[in-house]
Amino acid sequence: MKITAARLIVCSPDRNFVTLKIETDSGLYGLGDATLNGRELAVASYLTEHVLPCLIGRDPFDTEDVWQYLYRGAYWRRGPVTMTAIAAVDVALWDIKGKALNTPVYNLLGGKSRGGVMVYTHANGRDIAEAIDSVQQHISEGYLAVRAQCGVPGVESSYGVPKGGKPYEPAERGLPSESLWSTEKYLNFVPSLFEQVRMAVGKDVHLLHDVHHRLTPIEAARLGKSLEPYHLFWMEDPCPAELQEGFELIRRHTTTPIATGEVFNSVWDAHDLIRRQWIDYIRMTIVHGGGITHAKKTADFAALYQVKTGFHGATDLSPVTMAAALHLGIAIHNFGIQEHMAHSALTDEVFPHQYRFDGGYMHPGDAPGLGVDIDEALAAKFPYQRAYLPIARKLDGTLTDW
Ligand code: GCO
Ligand code: MG
Repeated sequence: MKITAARLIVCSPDRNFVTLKIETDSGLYGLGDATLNGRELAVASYLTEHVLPCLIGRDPFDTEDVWQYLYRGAYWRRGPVTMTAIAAVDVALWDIKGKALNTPVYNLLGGKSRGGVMVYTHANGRDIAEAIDSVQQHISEGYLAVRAQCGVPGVESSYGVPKGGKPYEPAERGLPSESLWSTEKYLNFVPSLFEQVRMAVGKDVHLLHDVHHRLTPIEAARLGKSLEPYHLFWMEDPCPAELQEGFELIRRHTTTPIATGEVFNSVWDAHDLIRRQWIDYIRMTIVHGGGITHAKKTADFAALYQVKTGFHGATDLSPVTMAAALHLGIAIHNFGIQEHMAHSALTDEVFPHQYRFDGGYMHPGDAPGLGVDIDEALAAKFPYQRAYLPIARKLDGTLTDW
């Protein structure tokens, strides 16, 4: 089989998505997600100008060789733009392979290690009462694991809490908005949030929390310690992770499990975190981390150190990435949990898919390949719109991590 054509579909059904479609001489095609939130067109251009011309004539079964060709062959390595572009190609090729062999992609990755993939979803509220209601609402929908985020008294806008009653969506159309942040108020408030949520929902529900890179290691250590009585499933992205050894300090002080890596793009970003067992869950996603080929290698490396996966799954990752994550998640032994932030009805309509939610678990479906498609005519009705993630500043105006 040979690749005959490759092109991008850029659309914005409620939010921006960049999708790669690779066609072959067999008539089969595959899809890959190339969405990098707020920097979408950089990846689109990288693919169109530099990658797609090199794919024509290659055998889509050669996923390892194509991956090395795009990674080593570029000379310039890593970085979110490059690794997202490589991921798009890689995922589309796995999709073609599955279709050509008439089997779901999970069968090519080890088969099923479990009946379904446990997912967590997002609950949020402007105050603790609203946050508790939201957690309980998701439990009644069948979720076994819920991430709780809440407005912090005295802080104008908190990460994960939507404005004006809309579902939470991190990207905003137009130029980046700015909000003010206070670590002191946050640290004083969060333990009372989880004390009350845990009391309301009982012991069995898995509770998660996303710190969104806002603390220093010693502040994160304090937070983790103060949350121990409420036995969280994980404390996510406690601090920026460029400094991997910073996590040693957090680890020394708390038994609250730690997840990190949604902004990582290669195993080298997490090498020490994993090898030194400073984290419990690695969140690097398929779309920003070089595709199924590299995510599988990262997961296998993590397995040696008892680190499990907890792949990123926010709405800025398209249904193509969701499907890919579910195929990999059902197959690998050290799967931990998968994030599931439901897409809008319109997004789901543009990307018809086989994956489904049932009783706290998701299943990728048994269609050949990834089991996800794109309705190009519908996608064309929603053209790209510039959008950005917000910016955060401390009370004195200093720019901080959002
Ligand atoms: C999460 C994430 C997201 C990110 C978003 C950025 O845990 O789901 O932190 O909400 O902020 O994906 O594009
Ligand atoms: Mg996060």
